[in-house]
Amino acid sequence: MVYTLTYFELKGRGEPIRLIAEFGKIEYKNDIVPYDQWLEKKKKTKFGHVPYVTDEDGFVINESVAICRHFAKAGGLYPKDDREQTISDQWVDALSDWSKSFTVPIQFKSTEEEIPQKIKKLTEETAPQFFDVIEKDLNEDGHFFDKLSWADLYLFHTASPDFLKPVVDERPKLKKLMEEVYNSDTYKKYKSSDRYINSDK
Ligand SMILES: N[C@@H](CCC(=O)N[C@@H](CS)C(=O)NCC(=O)O)C(=O)O
Repeated sequence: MVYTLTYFELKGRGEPIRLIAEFGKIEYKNDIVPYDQWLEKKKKTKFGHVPYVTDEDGFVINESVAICRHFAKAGGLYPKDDREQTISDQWVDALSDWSKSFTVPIQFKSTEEEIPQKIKKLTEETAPQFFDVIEKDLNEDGHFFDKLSWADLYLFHTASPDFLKPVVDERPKLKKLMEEVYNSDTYKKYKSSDRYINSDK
């Protein structure tokens, strides 16, 4: 089964989906929506948003977290234990909400002059508190559970922007996860494939 992932030419909400697909060995291809065609295409989407994925039978899944969870289940990255499943859902929702607090206001709705000040506030005030809560819950090997899960990959994506590097470097368990994923053959292969979107957003 090959899925088609419809999204903009961005990492954004598409990237956790791609990462979970890569690590879960789910086959997919990107369907990039050109910005000048978006308003026309938007009318034909269920909720007026991307990303969505379509499988070969025409089955469509909207909502990025639902897509991530679907791929995680299919790719063996969703925990087996009931409580762990719920905790993983909790982390992915929290990470997704936290991302919203900076992606749109900083990356898309700030002037060039405002960005450094907003990033400074984020990395010095908001991010340390949030990533301390995460660091406390990670295992010594940098995972939320006993093996790599979709929640770890979602965390990897959330902590990836360059400006968060100082925050990551001060948290050894998180740093371990980042290094594990960056240095894995799966990630290296993905990065050199045509599925990888080379964008800083
Ligand atoms: N809750 C949705 C949010 C989707 C969303 O906000 N998508 C944005 C791109 S990241 C979008 O479609 N923007 C264009 C628009 O709303 O017209 C999800 O997680 O998939």
